[in-house]
Amino acid sequence: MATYSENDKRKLTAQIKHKARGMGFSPVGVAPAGPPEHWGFYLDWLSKGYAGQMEYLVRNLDRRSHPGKVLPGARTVLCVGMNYDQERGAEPADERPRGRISRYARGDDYHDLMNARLKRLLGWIQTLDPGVKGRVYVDTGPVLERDFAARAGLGWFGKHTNLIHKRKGSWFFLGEILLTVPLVYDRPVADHCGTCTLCMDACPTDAIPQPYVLDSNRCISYLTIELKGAIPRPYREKMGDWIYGCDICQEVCPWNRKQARPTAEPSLKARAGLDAPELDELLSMDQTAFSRRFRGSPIKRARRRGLLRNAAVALGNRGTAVDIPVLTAALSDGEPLVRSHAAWALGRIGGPDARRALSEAAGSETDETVREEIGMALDEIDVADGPGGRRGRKREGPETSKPDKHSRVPHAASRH
Ligand code: B12
Ligand code: SF4
Ligand code: SF4
Repeated sequence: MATYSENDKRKLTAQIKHKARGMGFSPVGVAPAGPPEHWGFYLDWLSKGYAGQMEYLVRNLDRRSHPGKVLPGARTVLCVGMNYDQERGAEPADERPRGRISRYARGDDYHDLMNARLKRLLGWIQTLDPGVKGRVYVDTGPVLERDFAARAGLGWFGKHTNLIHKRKGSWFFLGEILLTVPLVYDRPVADHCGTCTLCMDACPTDAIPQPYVLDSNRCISYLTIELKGAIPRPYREKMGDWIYGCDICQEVCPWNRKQARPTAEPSLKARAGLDAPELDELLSMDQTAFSRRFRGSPIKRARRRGLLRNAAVALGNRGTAVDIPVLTAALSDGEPLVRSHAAWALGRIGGPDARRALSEAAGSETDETVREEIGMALDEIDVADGPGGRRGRKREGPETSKPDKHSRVPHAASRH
């Protein structure tokens, strides 16, 4: 690798940033490749169990503790952002049961797009100096991405923990290239959260126990994407209609509450039907249909059983009798996870048809966990539909139950 004067470093830094912006990355910044500033906080966070079942965050601790452990001789972390904001679609006028997908996941998988582009950028840097070594990461590597991005001046940690840029808000992904070349480093920006606590107050599951700290076990994003098993019962109702990820804490943030600045990347724009996906259609998908529909999409991470589990919960929260047939069919799904959440949803909806479907399923169900869910759902119907129960008094009126006060976004930008 060539040796660099201060002037060479300035020139190379400007060239690389210019190239990165030309490739569609923004914001762009550079940080020195020292140990992460919040390493102690990270260890503390893990020790409190806030990572839930995300074992990969505990693996490779040594590699995560310093970029030099993944790329010997690393001097610089080139940090880039990529906007994934979406145009707000018109609210569908029909009464179809619809769920909500976080706006980051409505298009193609950003990992593929950003990885390929950052590798091209690294190749270009190596044409300037073939001696430079580099390593590209987007999300999946042992790198505390927000820590380096904050150090590179891409934004400040919001109290919801996402990085916020003063002009661009927080709807951007992060990616980075570790480099063995020294560059001219950017400065971190000031925290502009001030006394605001809107994100913490709006979170339906109280997943932000204190500013800048997230308890994944409670976060809807974790529950709908990362958690592989059953959704703990106290959180199901609070998930509302979110079936993949959650945007509430970012939607309420004043730094995001302006006109959408839709992503310029065609592949990140919402695929047809993912702006407001139809829940009954999702719940009826077999493995072939799921694989076909979500090829190249981040949603494949939840797998068919995870997504159908989430769709069943959202139907339960809608609480509408017209959804009983599709949930009844799901009681015969091959996956116990889907059957048990369909049972929960039927218990929420209640009424004689839901009760009949559950009783019939109880007779043939062999999985112990599903049997338990069916039992609890039948008990729920008995209590809620009985005299003085929450539905018993309403049975004269339309057969719907109200969602929990938190189960929908409490502000005008809730549906887009
Ligand atoms: C695990 C993970 C999750 C987990 C845990 C999230 C979390 N907050 O830790 C779950 C599944 C819940 C999740 C959810 C989401 N995620 Co995520 N996730 C990650 C991942 C893989 C690791 C994050 C991590 O290490 N967490 C552990 C905590 C301790 O570290 P941290 O989040 O960096 O927290 C720092 C601050 O809290 C800070 N800090 C602590 N105390 C204090 C105090 C003060 C005063 C200050 C200033 C700072 C500070 O130090 C910590 C260490 O750096 C990163 C990619 C990566 N490799 O970094 C993506 C990443 C953070 N996720 C991302 C996204 C987009 C999301 C979602 C928005 C997706 C969605 N809509 O559903 C949500 C947001 C939920 C939320 N409110 O955070 C983006 C964030 C982009 C951005 N602009 O910030 C990342 C960077 C992926 C990417 N490459 O783009 N995610
Ligand atoms: S993503 Fe949703 S559940 Fe998670 S912290 Fe934000 S508002 Fe709470
Ligand atoms: S909502 Fe308020 S507290 Fe939360 S990240 Fe935005 S500015 Fe900070």
